[in-house]
Amino acid sequence: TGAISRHDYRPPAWLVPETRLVFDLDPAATRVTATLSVTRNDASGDPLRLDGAGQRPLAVRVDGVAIDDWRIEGEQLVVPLAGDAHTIETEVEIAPERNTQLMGLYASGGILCTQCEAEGFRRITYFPDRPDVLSRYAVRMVADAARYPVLLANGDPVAAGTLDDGRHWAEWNDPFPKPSYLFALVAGDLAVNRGQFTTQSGRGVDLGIWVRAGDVEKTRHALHALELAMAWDERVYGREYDLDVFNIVAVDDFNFGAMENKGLNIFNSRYILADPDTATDYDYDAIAAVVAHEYFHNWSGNRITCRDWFQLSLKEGFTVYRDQGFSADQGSAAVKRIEDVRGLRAAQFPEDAGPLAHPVRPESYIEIGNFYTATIYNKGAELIRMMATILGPQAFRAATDLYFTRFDGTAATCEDFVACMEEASGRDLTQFRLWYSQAGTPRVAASLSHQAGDGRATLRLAQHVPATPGQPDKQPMVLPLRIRVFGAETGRALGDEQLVLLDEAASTIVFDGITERPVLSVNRGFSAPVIIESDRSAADLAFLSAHDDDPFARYEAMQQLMLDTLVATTIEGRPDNDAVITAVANTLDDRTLDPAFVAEAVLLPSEGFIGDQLAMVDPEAIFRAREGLRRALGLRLADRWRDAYERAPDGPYVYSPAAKGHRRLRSVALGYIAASGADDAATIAFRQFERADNMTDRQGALGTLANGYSDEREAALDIFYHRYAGNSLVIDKWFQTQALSSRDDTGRLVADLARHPDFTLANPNRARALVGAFGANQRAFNAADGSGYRFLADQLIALDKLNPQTAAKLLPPLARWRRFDSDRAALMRGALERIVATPGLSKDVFEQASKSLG
Ligand code: DPP
Ligand code: ZN
Repeated sequence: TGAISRHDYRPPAWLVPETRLVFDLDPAATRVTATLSVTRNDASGDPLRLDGAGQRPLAVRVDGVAIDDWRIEGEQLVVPLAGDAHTIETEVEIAPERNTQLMGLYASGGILCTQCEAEGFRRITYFPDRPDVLSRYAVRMVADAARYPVLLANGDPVAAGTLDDGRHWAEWNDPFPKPSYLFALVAGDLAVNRGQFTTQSGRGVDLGIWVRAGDVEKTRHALHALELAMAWDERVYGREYDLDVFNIVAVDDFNFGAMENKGLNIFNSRYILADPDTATDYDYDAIAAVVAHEYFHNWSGNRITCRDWFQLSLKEGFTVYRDQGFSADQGSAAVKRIEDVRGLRAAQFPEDAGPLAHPVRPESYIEIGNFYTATIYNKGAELIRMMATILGPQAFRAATDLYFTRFDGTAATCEDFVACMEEASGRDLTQFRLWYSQAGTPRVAASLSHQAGDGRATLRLAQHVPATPGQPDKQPMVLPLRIRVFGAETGRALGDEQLVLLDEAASTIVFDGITERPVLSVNRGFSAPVIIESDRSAADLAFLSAHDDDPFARYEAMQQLMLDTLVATTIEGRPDNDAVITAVANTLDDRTLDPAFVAEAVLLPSEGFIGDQLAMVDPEAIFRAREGLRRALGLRLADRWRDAYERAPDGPYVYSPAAKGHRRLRSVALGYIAASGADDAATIAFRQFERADNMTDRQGALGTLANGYSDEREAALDIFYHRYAGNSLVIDKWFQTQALSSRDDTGRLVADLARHPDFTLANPNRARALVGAFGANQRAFNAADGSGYRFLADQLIALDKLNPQTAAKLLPPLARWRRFDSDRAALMRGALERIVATPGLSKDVFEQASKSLG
């Protein structure tokens, strides 16, 4: 299968202390000359092996002399070398304009740019393309001055000049040794929004965000977020920026969200460009989070990188944890935690429960591009969060300081990180390490009983980690559970919150002084990424949703109440919605609550999350149950929704936590008004659509209309499309909104949209907006006739020929076949088998599809 195993890691036989690259840039034929100083790193006597893909060497020189005893083995250039230190020069020619994979050097909208993580650098030149080979880079770029007036690379600019043939050149040096995956260059006709940042030690840094000339105004939010992130990392982690310049470039065609190349971040334009007319509050939040994330990588990723790709979560989990902390500090920490947990449950829990499950530190892979997953990123962040919880803030900061000091300038491992956590705190994390090696989401059964006569309560906890591929038997893990008990009569807390470290299969905890019937609040703040199975009644959950003092736990109680209700309705078909309706009414009536929190709390769990609770997913029954509850809530609380809708203050758009909260609640209320079937719902939504001075309200209204069958729906979609024609980020929203629609005919409409002139698989954002969103639409995608599966397989096979990495990311909805009835399962397997049988399939898609078939 060509799988690579973690245990096969060997240090590199050769190191490359210095790298000099000369680029003669041209979209059709770019000449790359690489000069590497190489030194032997072991006694093996091995020849030098350089990775290279998609090109052939035009020349190889050793110590200045052309040689011909090199050979190509697979995707490696093998050069026999007699001594321990040499200079190797290679020349290759590549064609950026024909690079549709968007890995290596490619063209996006007339801009030449790079993406090297994980293994794109080998598509630019021959190099030991592995993260533990750190090199100092000097880069010279030569290009047509009119077409590519701006030339950028990592590090600091050192020299530039013009040639007399209409071309010009620039040289950049990066003083920090870095792995090849952090290499970047950009050549293009770009305009810049400049900023200045003075670090805590007084160093001035020139900031620049480079975009197309018309887009400079849309970079203000990103630049502001960058300045906030730089200050935050100094304050919270003591991390200071280390170069004189920090540049960001936005391009439209990008596989990832963004890339943390040293000193030259390259971004998917959707995570840079924003103004109120085109970007939603969600977009604004995501831009700040991604700008911060990539900036934070400068320490957690660049100064300290990964020894090998099995350690990917070392930089990604930690950096997600850091960006989550940053975002929490910009507004409501409670709402941020709710959003992050919702994201974890939507993406990571299903991954952990299916055939693509893997540990946070995987044991093997066929294609590393498939491991940029919610498990590596989001579960990885939860691991760091648990260690921070166990250590407490001071010891955790001491531990990160130790980590940054000890491993600065090196390629480290997850083990190195955990060892620093232990050393700085004096705690033994031996058993905690299981979180890195055992896949699967632990389930915790929690049951509280009251011994009224003794004034006691007894909490029984038991954990179980389900089997996952390759891991049939699991050991008990360390689960930090924040727990508190409340009195059902008085609504008061009975004692303080406790941090329970459940590290055995089962455990009992006794609470004294319990004078009234106790209600259990457990896993507060989502202190461990686990599934709690408790026997709490609907009444107790409703009680907690009104009285818990931990906002996350309050939200969670309501979610559990809703989920229990929806699961029961799905299975039994007889809804008992009263407890949910009362709890939602109480939440809406509590004027002490932050509207942003209320909006989250009253939202029903997604169809996908309901499905995840069931042994067999019945997408139609889930949809009916959920729509039934939405309608019941809409009807029974009609006055409250109208009131919530109208209460939101009007006025011009401001991006602030308070204003965001009002808009959010307003759009949730609109959704319930529509769900009630009110005659004027489409009129209200259309009025909001027309009057909105911002994309949040406009898209909120459009989403509500898109779910229905009104004339206003067609009008709004049409107006929206024409208003934003040519703005690809907004046209993505137009596609996505329709792909997520709950209409009965969404499958057919999506198939039509795939033939729309504006649809293209060549742009990853567009592919994800239609095909990716459709895969997340549980009912539409899982149409009983298999049309959704066929559609996805067709698109995926077509996309694989252009861009395997992005194609492979669209596959997971088909991996859920074991959870469906035998008819659907057979259709899904059929789609997977057709994919696997496709001639010329990439290893990216092969790995995902073959593992999904199981
Ligand atoms: N650019 C991706 C990220 O920052 C991969 N490093 O997560
Ligand atoms: Zn990252």
